[in-house]
Amino acid sequence: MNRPRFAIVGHPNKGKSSIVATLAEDDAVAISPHPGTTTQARSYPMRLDDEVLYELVDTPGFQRAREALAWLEAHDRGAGARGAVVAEFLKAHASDPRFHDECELLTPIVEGAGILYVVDGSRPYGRQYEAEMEILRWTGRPRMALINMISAGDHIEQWRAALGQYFSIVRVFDAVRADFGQRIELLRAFGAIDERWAAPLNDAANALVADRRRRAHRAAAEIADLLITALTTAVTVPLANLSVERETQAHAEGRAKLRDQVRRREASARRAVQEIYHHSGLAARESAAAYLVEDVFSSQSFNVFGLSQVQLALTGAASGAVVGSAVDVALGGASLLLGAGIGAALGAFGTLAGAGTLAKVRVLGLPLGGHELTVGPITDPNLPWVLLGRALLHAKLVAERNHSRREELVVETQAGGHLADTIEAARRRKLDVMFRRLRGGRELAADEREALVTELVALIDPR
Ligand SMILES: Nc1nc2c(ncn2[C@@H]2O[C@H](COP(=O)(O)OP(=O)(O)OP(=O)(O)O)[C@@H](O)[C@H]2O)c(=O)[nH]1
Ligand SMILES: [Mg+2]
Repeated sequence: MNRPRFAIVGHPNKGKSSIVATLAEDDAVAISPHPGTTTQARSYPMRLDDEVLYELVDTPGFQRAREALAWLEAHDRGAGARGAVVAEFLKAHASDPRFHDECELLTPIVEGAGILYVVDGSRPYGRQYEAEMEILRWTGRPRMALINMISAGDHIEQWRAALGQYFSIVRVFDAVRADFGQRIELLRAFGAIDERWAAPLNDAANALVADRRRRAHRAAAEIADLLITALTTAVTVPLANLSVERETQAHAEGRAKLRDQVRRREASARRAVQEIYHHSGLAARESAAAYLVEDVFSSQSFNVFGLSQVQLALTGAASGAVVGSAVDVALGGASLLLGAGIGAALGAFGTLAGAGTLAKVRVLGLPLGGHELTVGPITDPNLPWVLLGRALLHAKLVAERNHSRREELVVETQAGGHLADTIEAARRRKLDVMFRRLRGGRELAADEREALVTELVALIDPR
């Protein structure tokens, strides 16, 4: 089987597991600031659909490289037999606890894996690494050196010169900050260390690029469905009598129920998007992402993610919901001035009314007597923009996030910076037409839904 397989090896605590996690998109790989975290060699396959594209073997760091090299040199029978001597070393020390880590890391290499040797380019080079690199040369396996950057220092050139003595290919790769493009580029570069792997790795890179687009499409479909649900859901509350108190109470119950449903749908969309990007494990830590976790109906969310008053007016979003068709008509040929004026007026009203309170409310008589109150759908013109802004930011962060990161999801949006500013006006108007259609109680036909998804794909994965 010609599946590309790489052992990630090096000194303890240099980011080997971090590179494995990033390249295998697996956040279950154990990573920690303490040396000696990885104690066993373990293979992490990168799967796409049901196919394994390549495999990365995470390994413990070298512990006794000098002693191991001394053993190899004592058993040297010439360059042609060095690979065999490494295999003999493994046999001779299989149950020797002193060389447990050397045996773990060398076994996959002797079994045919390519070598990715990881160093930390933010720390100076030192001669203690030479025994490790020499042992790897003894294996005779195809190999490449990766300069990872763990902290702020820069000793790249010094490392390059030293690594160049042992490895024909040396690349800088930041396990934590590398973006998707850099990952793909690195994958293609792996092909250069063994020509038999060039074609499968190139295919793997192409497959991942195509899959990236599919992921954006699936995430967009999820967000589209969230918007559709939020703009069309209505809830009913039974009314035992038509007293003012009961009506007021039912009103509040209905609003709470409606909000709850939108929140739940939003949370399930978040989970789905994280799963799409292989980040299911991130859910529990989302609590640090203040603006994302902040209630969708909070004024904070409306400030950060909604359209500004001017944008709302110019987009025409406020018109249908708040003052009726007169504004629609007026906005048809809106000048900036006119739009701004109307926007300011509507914005003031929206603030007074409070986010999420602008929902349709109806009282219906029931066939068997009694009444019920229907609350919904929500007509607040800014709600879909708030939901969209939050969802887009989340999707972007999740899509960009490397699987080597173990800290909480941090959101860097500044309060008051309208996320929707990044959506160009023409696209905003297109989206607004769809939102209004939904708010008006009209279901989207399949092709209209697909058009909505297409607009969202362009926002998640702009080309
Ligand atoms: N900022 C930053 N930190 C990194 C990077 N790579 C690794 N680290 C951190 O360095 C520490 C060690 O990373 P690991 O991936 O566990 O290192 P390892 O080589 O597998 O370590 P052992 O298994 O103990 O040999 C962790 O705290 C990582 O978060 C990087 O590119 N940037
Ligand atoms: Mg490790």
